[in-house]
Amino acid sequence: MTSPSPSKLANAIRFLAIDAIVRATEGHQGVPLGMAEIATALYTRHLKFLPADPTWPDRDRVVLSNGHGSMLLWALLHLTGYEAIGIEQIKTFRDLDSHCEGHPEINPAHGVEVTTGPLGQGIANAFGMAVAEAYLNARFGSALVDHHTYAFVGDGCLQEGVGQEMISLAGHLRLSKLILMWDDNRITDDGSTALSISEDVAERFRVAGWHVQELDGHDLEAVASALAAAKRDPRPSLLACRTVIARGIARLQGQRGGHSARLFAEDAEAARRDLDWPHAPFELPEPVQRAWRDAGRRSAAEHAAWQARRDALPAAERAEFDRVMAGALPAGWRDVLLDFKRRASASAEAQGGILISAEINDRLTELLPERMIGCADLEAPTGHKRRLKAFTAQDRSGAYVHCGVREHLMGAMANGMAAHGGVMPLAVTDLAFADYERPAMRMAALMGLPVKFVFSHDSIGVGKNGPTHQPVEILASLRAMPNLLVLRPADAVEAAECWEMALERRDGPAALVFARQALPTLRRTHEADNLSRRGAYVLAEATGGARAVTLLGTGSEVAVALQARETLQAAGIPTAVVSMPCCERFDAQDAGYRAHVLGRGTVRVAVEAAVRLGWDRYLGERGGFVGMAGFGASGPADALYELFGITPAAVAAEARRLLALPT
Ligand SMILES: Cc1ncc(C[n+]2csc(CCOP(=O)(O)OP(=O)(O)O)c2C)c(N)n1
Repeated sequence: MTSPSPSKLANAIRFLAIDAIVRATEGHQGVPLGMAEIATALYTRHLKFLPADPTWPDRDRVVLSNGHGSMLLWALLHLTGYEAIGIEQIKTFRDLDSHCEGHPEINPAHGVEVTTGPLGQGIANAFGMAVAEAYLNARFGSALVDHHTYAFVGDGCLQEGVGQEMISLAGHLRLSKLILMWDDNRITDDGSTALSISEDVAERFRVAGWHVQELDGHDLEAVASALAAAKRDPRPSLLACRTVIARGIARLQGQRGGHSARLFAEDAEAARRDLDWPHAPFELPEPVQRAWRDAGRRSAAEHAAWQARRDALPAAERAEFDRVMAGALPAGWRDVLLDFKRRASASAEAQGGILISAEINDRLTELLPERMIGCADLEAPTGHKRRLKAFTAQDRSGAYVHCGVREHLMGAMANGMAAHGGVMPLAVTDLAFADYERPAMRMAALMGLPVKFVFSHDSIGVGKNGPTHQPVEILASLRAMPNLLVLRPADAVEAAECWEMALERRDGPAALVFARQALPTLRRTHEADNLSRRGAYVLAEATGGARAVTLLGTGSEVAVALQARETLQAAGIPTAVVSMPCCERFDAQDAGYRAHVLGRGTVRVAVEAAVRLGWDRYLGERGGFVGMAGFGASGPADALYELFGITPAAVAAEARRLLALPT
């Protein structure tokens, strides 16, 4: 029996997409119809993958950066034999509980490497995957790690700023195994790309050092040979594929409506006639089905050979490879933190908050070779490089990625690394710039990726750089994000505890927020127990009677609360101080614990050099807040704390006011 023509295979993608979108009454047909030949060339000729073992560590990674075109991915996963994506799933595209969501949602076991939808994120994730691959390749060798990262990308991703950040750094780092397939259809949601862009997009790749090939995206053979050339080239590659959006739907192809205008059964019927596809909806001719299933087994021999190589490794090396790929922590990591904590509590010496984090990380260096640290051009003030080498075009064994001033890319890179597996990404910058990274943080939280977002310079304590560099609302905004653990330690002891919490978290990101200024050690008695783990705890209990006042603080303001407590205690007012490094964890405690910590019936004053939003739930009716009501100012940190009234005297006065005592 003759095998079906490649164009028949491409049309199988088209009709699965058309039928699913018609049934769902919505979806984006532009991508699956326009990229069907490109995808067929990739999956039937080049991709290293095995649907029977979807999480094979050395598989090529595929990212659908234009995630609105999800039916392209669902069709490919179904056709090549991913068990989870049966035809009944395609038939429930966009329904609640369908595996075929409106936009792809991360699930490597189903063949979905990352969640995509916000344009630009996916190609930046792909960049992170390629960095992870290069690092792991340097660490474990090509016998174990040697794969490509492919991304489908639309005009939108390349209009986004993060897209340009990615082009620039990927070219600089010569990430040769990163291959982008651009759906150059010149249409976005608003219509022609000429409405909003006029530069030569491919040229942007060229000047950044990419290998660029321009070709007809409907010429499957041309795509297949361009992919072969891309794999050979030592630079990252762009296939600029000229395509017709929604090709196959005569009424819409090449037009604005091709993007996502509603498809009707009549469109599907017309397409069946035009493309000579006489099969019923959701039905595939057996030879086409078989050819696609064969494509899904193309890499079986490579997979077996890889498995044999892995099995033949010396036991220790195999265990280490398996450990990092599983994201498991090595034995002894907690001891490092415990030891740090013990030393910290024995020393009165105050240290810059962020430098404490740097010190902790330095001590973890030998133990965590999988850790990769990205930093957005703040190496000196954040200090996390220490003994690490830089990851460069020439040396892939460096674990420190100089991201340049590209915070958004850095965050999305970290997500891609975490999704790839085998590396543990940290992303480091100042808290004032967190908003530049925020879209990636949101995706990390949504995907449940264990990325560590490290922030320095967390308040007006930054001082003389002025209000542009002094976050006031950012802590509250980060705390509003579901599934993000926001940790703001008060001293070196809590810093170690917060790092323990961040490292042990597997199902979501942590934001570790540190002061620039020196933090005195407040916990001077060593306790093996991680007190921060419950989110908040009584740091200093009231003495001389039943507690009348509870002072709540985080980070650098816990020291302010402790001084205020001394004043209040001296005035005969029994006062406790609660340190609250993590609101999310505290909120998850049982009511009894929360009431005990917050002090039933006591006056409560929270102090934080940030806005009040979020604090009222702890303050009760007799509560007050000492913090920021607006942006900061330029001046020395101490003067700013005075100016904005974030002082022990102000905290004590607020407590007295609430107790109806003279202030
Ligand atoms: C960051 C972001 N902004 C806006 C959107 C909404 N959106 C979805 S698709 C799209 C147009 C994308 O155009 P293109 O990449 O050319 O896709 P095509 O028209 O080829 O399907 C827009 C604006 C989005 N998904 N993400």
